[in-house]
Amino acid sequence: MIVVFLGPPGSGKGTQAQLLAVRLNMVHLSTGDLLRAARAAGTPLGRQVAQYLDAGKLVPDEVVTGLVAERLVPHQDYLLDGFPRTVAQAQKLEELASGIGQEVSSVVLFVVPEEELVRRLMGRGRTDDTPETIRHRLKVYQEETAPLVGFYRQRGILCQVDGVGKVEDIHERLLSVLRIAPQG
Ligand code: B4P
Repeated sequence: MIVVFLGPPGSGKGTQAQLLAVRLNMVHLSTGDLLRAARAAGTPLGRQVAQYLDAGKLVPDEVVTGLVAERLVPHQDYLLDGFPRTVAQAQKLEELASGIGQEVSSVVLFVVPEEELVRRLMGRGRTDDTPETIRHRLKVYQEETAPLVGFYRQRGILCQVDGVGKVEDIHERLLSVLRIAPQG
C-alpha cells in the first residue's frame, strides 16, 4: 500500500504524516525532509538543492525521484509526504511502485485556506518560510502541483480532508476518509 499526501505548503502534510505512519506502521518518506537532510550534510547534491529550497522552487524532478527510488524496497508500505509534486513525478511514481510490487492506493488532499497557510508558515520560521518565498511556493503549488488533483481524481483514488482545526481532530478525519477504524 502506498498513501500519498497532497496539499499546499503549510497544509499539515508533515504533521499528519508523522501521526499516521506510526498508527499504520508505514514508512514515512518526506521529500522535504530528505532534501533538507542533503542540504545539512553539505554533499554536492545538498549544495545543488539548497538554492531551490531557499528560493521556494521545486527541486528538479530527476533529483527528487532519484532520492525516492533509492529508498523504496519491495513489498514495504509507504506514506509519501510531499511527493509527487508534479505530474512527471506522479508518472514516475507509478513506475517505481510497480517495480516494488505496490501501487498508489489512496491520495489525500489537505484543504486549507490560503490565509491560514500563510499564518502557519510565518509561525513555523524555517529558512524557506520568508514572506517572499511563501508567496512563491503557493504560486508554484497552483501551477505545478494542483494539476495532480485531476490526475488522481481520474484514477478514482483521491479523497480530501479539511485541514483546519486541532491536529488530533484532523488525524481522526484522516482515519475516517481512509476508512481506518479509530483506536479505542
Ligand atoms: P515540505 O517539507 O514538503 O513542506 P511543506 O509543504 O512546506 O509543509 P507541510 O504541508 O508538510 O506542513 P507542516 O506539517 O510542516 O517542502 C519544503 C520544500 O522542499 C518545497 O518548497 C520544495 O522546495 C522542496 N520539495 C519537497 N518535496 C519536493 C518534490 N516532490 N519535488 C520538488 N521539490 C520538493 O505544517 C506547517 C506548519 O503548520 C507547522 O508549523 C505546523 O506545526 C503547523 N500546523 C500543522 N497542522 C496544524 C493545524 N492543524 N493547526 C495549526 N497549525 C498547524
